[in-house]
Amino acid sequence: MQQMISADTLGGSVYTWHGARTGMTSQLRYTGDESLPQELNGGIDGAGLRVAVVAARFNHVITKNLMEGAVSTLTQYGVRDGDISTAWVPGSFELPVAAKTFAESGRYDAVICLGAVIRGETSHYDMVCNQAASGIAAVGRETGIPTMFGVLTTENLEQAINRSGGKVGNLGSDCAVGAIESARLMQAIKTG
Ligand code: INI
Repeated sequence: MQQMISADTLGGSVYTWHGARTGMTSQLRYTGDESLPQELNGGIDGAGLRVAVVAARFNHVITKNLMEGAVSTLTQYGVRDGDISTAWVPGSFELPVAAKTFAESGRYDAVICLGAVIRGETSHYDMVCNQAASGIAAVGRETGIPTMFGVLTTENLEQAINRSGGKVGNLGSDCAVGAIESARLMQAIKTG
């Protein structure tokens, strides 16, 4: 992931970054011109933000790389080490309750949930995926704290490897940037 900050022709700032997993280049722009509709965004400067990262131990060979990607990207974008808390839960099914506890503590601006659910022979896969997804979505909705869905749901181990630091990127890193962007946006919305 590469980040660049440049001057805008209208006197504002343009933040540009490239997501390795998505292959997309994204921009956040401040025009500073009050005669134009104002697009609210908070940028992607992580300095001063407090972020919790909770990961599932199930499929640890994958989730340790998601955790590593999330933490290193948070620090790369300016979040201080001391402002990052990490925790592990047994499986992705347990992510929502830990995320909710972090979010409700009032000590975090964003929560990142990481897991890997790999399709097996039983319906357990669907149960775990659905409960993790709906539970994590509910945490963000109910607490107002951005809660990122960094759970890989794949057909096989190879797909999970590719998305946890392999050739398709690292979902943990993508969630770290998304957490910063979302937390900053919440601040921008609240302060106008
Ligand atoms: N948890 C995962 O994170 N990934 C999986 O692939 C998985 N599978 O396949 O079973 C999984 N199961 C454990 C589940 O998340 C709970 O920890 C368990 O059911 C206890 O509540």
